[in-house]
Amino acid sequence: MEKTFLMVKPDGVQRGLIGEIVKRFEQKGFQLVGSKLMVITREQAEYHYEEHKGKGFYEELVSFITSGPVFGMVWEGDQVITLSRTMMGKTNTLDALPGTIRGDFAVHTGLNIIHGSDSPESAEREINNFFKPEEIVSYSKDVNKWV
Ligand code: RTP
Ligand code: MG
Repeated sequence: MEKTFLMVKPDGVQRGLIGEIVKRFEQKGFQLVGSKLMVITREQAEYHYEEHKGKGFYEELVSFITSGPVFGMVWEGDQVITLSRTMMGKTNTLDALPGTIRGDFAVHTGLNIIHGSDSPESAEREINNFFKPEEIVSYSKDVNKWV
């Protein structure tokens, strides 16, 4: 089963969107297997956004992502990496369609609410950057048993 790293960015936490975002992925049918509210270090942020080092927006990006609490999550499911990116919407908010998280909640590309891993390699790297193995919980759901 595929896993991905999703993160409600500082703007999403400040705007009270954690619940709304968790709800969307739960309702889609994905399973939350790890989560925590955290203020990430500069080292974690630089590693996370290494591919963007040297770009014009890099310094602003690192400073933004370390500016306050973020809500990091690990989600599991079939095709969760690609499908969660679709649910997030395009990076440029001018292209982010209504119905997607960025399309519904973001106005500026630099304040775009959510991060999601873009490949299996990124997912593994990002999960390891923010979570210890024991913070990922493996479990199966049996709804009928609990209702
Ligand atoms: P993310 O990594 O945060 O999930 O976003 P993404 O894959 O959709 O976009 P990416 O190309 O990885 O860019 C990372 C973040 O940098 C900011 N950005 N600003 N001003 C700009 O042209 C620009 N381009 C990117 C965005 O906040 C983007 O999410
Ligand atoms: Mg990216």
